[in-house]
Amino acid sequence: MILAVAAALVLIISVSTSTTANATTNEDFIKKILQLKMIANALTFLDQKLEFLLQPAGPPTEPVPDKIRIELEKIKSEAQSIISRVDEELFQVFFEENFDGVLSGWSLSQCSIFSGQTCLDLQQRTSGVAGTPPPSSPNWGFVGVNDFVAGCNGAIQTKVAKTFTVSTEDDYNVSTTLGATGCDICTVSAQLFTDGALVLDAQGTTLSPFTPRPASQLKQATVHLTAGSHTIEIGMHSNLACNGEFGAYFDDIKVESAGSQASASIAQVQSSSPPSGPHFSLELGQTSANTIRPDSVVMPLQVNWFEGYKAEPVSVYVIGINATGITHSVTSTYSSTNSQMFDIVFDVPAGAQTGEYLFLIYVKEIESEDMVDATVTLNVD
Ligand SMILES: [Ca+2]
Repeated sequence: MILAVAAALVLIISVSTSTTANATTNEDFIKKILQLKMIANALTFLDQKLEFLLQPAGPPTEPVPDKIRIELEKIKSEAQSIISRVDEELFQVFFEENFDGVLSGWSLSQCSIFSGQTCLDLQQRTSGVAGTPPPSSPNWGFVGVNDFVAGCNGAIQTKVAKTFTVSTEDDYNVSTTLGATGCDICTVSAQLFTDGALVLDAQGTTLSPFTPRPASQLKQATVHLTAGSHTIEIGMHSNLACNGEFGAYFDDIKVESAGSQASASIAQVQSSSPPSGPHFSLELGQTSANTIRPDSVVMPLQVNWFEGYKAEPVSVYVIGINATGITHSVTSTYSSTNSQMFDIVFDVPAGAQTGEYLFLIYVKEIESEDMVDATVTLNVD
């Protein structure tokens, strides 16, 4: 009976070792984390049983011989080691920065600018892009460049860096909320790097005049890190700089073992009301229009995100059913924290056939790929 317990434990150890190293997809990883949790629970139970068997007096009716007692002690020690590994290596945060306390450990790592420009040190700001409040109060972290010289220059980039350490080679989840200032003739990006490689980025809008992106975006990615020291860099890049402040905002940067993310995913799956998408609805200013050729018909479309959800970049598709000759275009006209408005413009040429035209409007959230659709009709005379 004792030998059977030992053999089972050897099997458990080999399973737990291979599962941490071979995680491929998020779904596979979640399954493996669930297996590991079950193994940890089984080991905890085994540990309790062994504790009982190894009491100094031993169970009253079946005292354990010394030789077996020694083996049981080894098994108990191994079980405890695996339990602590499951906790420490799979559910651990290795780097965290919310910019809300005293900043330390950050230093300027790149300042690629032109004469007359200034790289700004890492700052704490209470208000982000377009006045967006930080995900964690009171501050965003801000990185940027001031340009108060006449004329335009080429690409500029500034970064600040901080080091962190992981104990094991594995996949790690990197996440942050980030956003960049707007610019009508350039593209400003907020960027996060690990060990010099771009991992996450968000671009400010290029809408004119200087309409900043309304909501910052939470982004995450998986990176593979070897055991030891690594670098996080956050920075601002612009492909052109003419005048003003070019900035990137970050908050709640986290590097955690992929198991932490899987654990959060498990909690999400297990919760009674999983927050599956889409998290927005469509509101059309009108669902049909009468027009006399030639004409240009404008139909406003508003995308509203549900309470608790912020506006994310979306693509708007317009598909005409038997709508030969009628062309369309889509323009973003307004955006706020939880909504965005578009003008769908239908161009009806003089030669268009009269009759009723049906159009399908698809709105797809780019990151989640969630889609919502609606229909509009156009009656042409
Ligand atoms: Ca914060």
